[in-house]
Amino acid sequence: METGPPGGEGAPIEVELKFRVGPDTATALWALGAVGLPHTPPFRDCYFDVPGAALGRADIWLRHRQGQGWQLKLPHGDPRLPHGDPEPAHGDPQPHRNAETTRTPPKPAEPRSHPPPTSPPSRPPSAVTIYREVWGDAGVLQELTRLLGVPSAPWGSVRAALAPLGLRPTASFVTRRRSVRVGRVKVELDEADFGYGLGEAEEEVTAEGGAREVEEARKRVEGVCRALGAEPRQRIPGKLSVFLARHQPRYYKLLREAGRLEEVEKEEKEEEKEEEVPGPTQ
Ligand code: V4E
Repeated sequence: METGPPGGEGAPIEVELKFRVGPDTATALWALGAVGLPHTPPFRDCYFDVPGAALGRADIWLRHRQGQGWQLKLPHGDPRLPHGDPEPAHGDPQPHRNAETTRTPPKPAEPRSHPPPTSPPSRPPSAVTIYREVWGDAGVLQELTRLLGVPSAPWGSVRAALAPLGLRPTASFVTRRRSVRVGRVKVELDEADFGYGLGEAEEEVTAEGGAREVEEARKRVEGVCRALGAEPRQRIPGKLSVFLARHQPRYYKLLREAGRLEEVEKEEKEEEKEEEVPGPTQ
């Protein structure tokens, strides 16, 4: 059975930090009072993009997750900025310029009746990422057609829209996940079937919570990572980055050039092979 997030097709905001799992991680988790969460069966993620990688270049990630259905991850506008400008999650190397890459018409500038706000207070750089998640066929289709500049969506499902929208598979892999909770922070220890593992500390907040909740979640997530011996400024490549670096080198390079994926070190690229999944750039 496919399950959605609490609130059905709502759009939770995921505040997440990736870290490397070491031999002491489990002991450190129990020392923190981690509580085991119900077992998640292994799940397959299939990612999709259009030729030219317009989605990935705009930092938008479409996937089908086994047991959960269609999901879209989009950058969450930095809540500290005026008018919710879609600026990058703190620590991202480049700003998100979705309008340029997806043919979405730019928003007209809002009139300002006040002097421009001063810069937000500075804080140490962090590799925490903040993404909005859209779940379910209806919500994902609505966002996709908006992002791709398609005037109408006559399709009843994302699956039916793949071919007409030119969406092609970019990656497919299975993850084994163990999850625990440390206070409000969920910690996931992932092992992908292509031989790459990592940890993620995350909190989901609702859009209604606003900037303060996001900021508080960020601090808790960083605190847990520090307690596990991880450095919150270090960017750890995600599973998709490593999969693409190994199996879709052209697509990976395109997204690296756009600043959308973390660099995958040579040793993590081991077993470089020719592309197995038809890449969207071919
Ligand atoms: C968001 C994103 C990508 C899509 C995969 O997202 P990720 O959170 O890595 O997947 P996963 O399996 O952990 O999903 P979850 O179960 O947590 O929803 S691929 C690249 N990004 C952006 C990105 C980035 N630029 N840097 C870092 C450190 N993470 C993600």
